[in-house]
Amino acid sequence: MTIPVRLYSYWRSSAAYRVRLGLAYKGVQAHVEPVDLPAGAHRQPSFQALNPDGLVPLLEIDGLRLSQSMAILEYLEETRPQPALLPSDPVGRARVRALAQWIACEIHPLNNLRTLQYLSKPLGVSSEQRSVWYAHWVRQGLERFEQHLSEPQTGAFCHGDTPSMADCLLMPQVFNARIMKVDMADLPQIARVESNLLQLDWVRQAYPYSQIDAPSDQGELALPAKA
Ligand SMILES: N[C@@H](CCC(=O)N[C@@H](CS)C(=O)NCC(=O)O)C(=O)O
Repeated sequence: MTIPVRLYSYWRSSAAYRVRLGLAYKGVQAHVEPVDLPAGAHRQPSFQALNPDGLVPLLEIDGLRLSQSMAILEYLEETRPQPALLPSDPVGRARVRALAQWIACEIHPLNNLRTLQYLSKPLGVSSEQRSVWYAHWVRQGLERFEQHLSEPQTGAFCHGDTPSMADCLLMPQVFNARIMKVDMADLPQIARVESNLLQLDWVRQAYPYSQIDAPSDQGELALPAKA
């Protein structure tokens, strides 16, 4: 009997979006179980019993429960190697992992929900100052990422002309920045790679507004039509 794959996700969670991309790229069908983060569903005993960390994503696969998006992507890569999320050469793998970790370690922790909530309460930071905090760290991180994308190893995607783990990290961070109205007009490499990725069906399948728990009012972030 095949054990169903289940992903605990929230439509605009960056970390869950990374895993949706990895699953979709590798053609792994997963049942998506929405966890309403703003309503605090991740802090309820029913979810904490599954993941005591109280975070999404959580992936049930192969009879296991896996947390931490980077670890999940690495697990998918090891157990389902094709199509590959990492290049075949060690130098390429190091570059892709460095790009991915730049977002996962240097940007995302500064902009995730609990960090922003802590600024508001108990620290009493106003919503305007909170937006300044967000834009500062996300802009600084993405500017550096843009410089990395100027390297010759970059192609249609973050590393060459084949999508990789780095693209699975970039797409969610850019969506998150757009939702928070961060100006990215001067980051053309990021815009180019994003636009190339948005042509791909598996990326479109994982897009936040393609999710069952996404609001119907999509505004300017609605999934753009294919070119
Ligand atoms: N490093 C973790 C980050 C997980 C994480 O922070 N998830 C966010 C959504 S993007 C979350 O569940 N936040 C709930 C909270 O901050 O209270 C990963 O990569 O999976």
